Amino acid sequence: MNLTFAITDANTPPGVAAVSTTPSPGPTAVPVPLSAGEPDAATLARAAEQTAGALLAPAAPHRLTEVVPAPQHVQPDPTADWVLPAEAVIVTSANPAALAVAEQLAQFLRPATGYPLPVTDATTPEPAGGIALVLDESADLGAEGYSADLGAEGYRLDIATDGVRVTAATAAGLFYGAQTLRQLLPAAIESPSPVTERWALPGGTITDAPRFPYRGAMLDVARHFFAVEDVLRVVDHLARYKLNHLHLHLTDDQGWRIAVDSWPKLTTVGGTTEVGGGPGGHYTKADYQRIVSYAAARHITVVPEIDLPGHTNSALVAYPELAPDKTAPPPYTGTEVGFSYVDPADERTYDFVADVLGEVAALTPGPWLHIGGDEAFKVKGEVYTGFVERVQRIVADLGKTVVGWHQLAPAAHLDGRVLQWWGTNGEDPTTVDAVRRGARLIVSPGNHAYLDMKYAPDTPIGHDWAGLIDVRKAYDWDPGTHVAGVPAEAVLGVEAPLWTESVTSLADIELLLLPRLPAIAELGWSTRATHDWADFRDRLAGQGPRWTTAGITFHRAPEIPWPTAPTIPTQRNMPQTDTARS
Ligand code: TNX
Repeated sequence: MNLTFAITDANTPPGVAAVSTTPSPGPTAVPVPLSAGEPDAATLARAAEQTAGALLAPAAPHRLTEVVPAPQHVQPDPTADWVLPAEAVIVTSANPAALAVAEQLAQFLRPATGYPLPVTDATTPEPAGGIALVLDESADLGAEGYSADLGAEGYRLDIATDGVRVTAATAAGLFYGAQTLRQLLPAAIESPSPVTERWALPGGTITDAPRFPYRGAMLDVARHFFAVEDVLRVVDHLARYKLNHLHLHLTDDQGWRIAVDSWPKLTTVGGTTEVGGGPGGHYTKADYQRIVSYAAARHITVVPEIDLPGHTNSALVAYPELAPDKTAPPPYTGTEVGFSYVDPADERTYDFVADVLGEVAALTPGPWLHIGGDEAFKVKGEVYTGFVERVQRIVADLGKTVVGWHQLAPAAHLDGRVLQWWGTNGEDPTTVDAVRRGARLIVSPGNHAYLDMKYAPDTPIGHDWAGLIDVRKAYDWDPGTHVAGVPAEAVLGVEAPLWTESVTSLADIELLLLPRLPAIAELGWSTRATHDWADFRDRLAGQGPRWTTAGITFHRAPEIPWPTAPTIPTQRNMPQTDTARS
């Protein structure tokens, strides 16, 4: 037990306790029920004693390996542990993108530390007792005795007696280095208000780079609509775990969520419904752009999905001319799939598709446009492939790259196209054939990566059509070999979709996202050599106090040894050790 957890639990913002569906059996010396109200006097006394001890004897910093996703190469140097001093400066290369990362890091570190942490730039940034973020395209980023091509997203993190240095060839690399740094600090760093802590970091060097270029999560904002603020918070969760794509499922039978000027009723009519009969909602173009730029600032690319030709009931309600029988269907607020489709035989449908995709493309700086294509059960054979091929060309003419669910596979190949595979058994000759013709794959196996599946039979929300997905099931598979016959080189990456038929609040989203999102993130980022369930489980456990401190809901999965901790109040004016002031 260390001081960190004592402080973090005490700082949980009121009303945002971790969701505990099962009591945690955490292996701690001081068992304290987390949700049983006030701790008793003896427990408090024991905790106070431990806290005092921790203040006198410098607490050991985190281990350098205690990071999710697991870094590629870690070289600890116990002689080089370092404590962030109150007067530390964050210095970075004189480059706007590097300065932006430095400012983000400062903004993240200031609330809990209460330190000013000014940001400056320099031609040759040096830690000088603080933190240096060095943008250097020519840097030799390999650690001693180890050389690595860190690519466009890699970084090197050195923690030494003179401070911290993050070196990367890109701002994205610096950003990921900063995320690692964040996880190496005590969990109390997540506190929104100042706490007394010794901000110790473990000495050594991390050299790190991702396995796959595409690491994503999907949020279905169509079945239930979620406010911009909720989406931004999901972006924050992605950023923590070095995910770099947010796929937004913007349209479905139950609601159309993105404003399209040329077809205004899509939102004014089609956006007013959702599963269960709630009011729905939609993003204005400004809302959407706010999400896009918030994500971009965190090195996350938004992938907008307009699901075609099925999953279109909300569009048909707004514009009956798109319906095969030219009649408006009733609005749909149930959870069935596969019944609706836009008329593939009517030219007006392609005007609609071109207008919608054109406006969405114009709002989207990223390269991708996702055209859905799943579960169009009533559009079969050549009619389906003919429709898809026309839509693929529309996307290409807009200068974007097509992404679609793997049902697109039988359609003709188009340069660069990407299929998102969501099967459940790893066998799919049609997808393998599309890959042979040049398609790349994003893998989202329904029975491993679907975040809307329940963890266990008693999970209060979620589905189970693809089975139950506990944390181990989310972790124990390999995106590089999962689809038989698809070579690892054809795998662009991995994505965890969250469908929201049963998800109605941010707390629901977080309950299903955490702790499985970090498992998928690790599959996307970490080399296979580091894949180890027992080790992952321990590293993941360390994230729990961070989420608790930050007021983030999560599922206290019973297979994870979450630390339990005495909850003691902490005050800003508690005495600091000399080291903490040095
Ligand atoms: C299948 S996965 C769907 C969605 C549902 C989801 C529920 C996919 C491409 N289509 O329409 O929301 O199952 O898990």
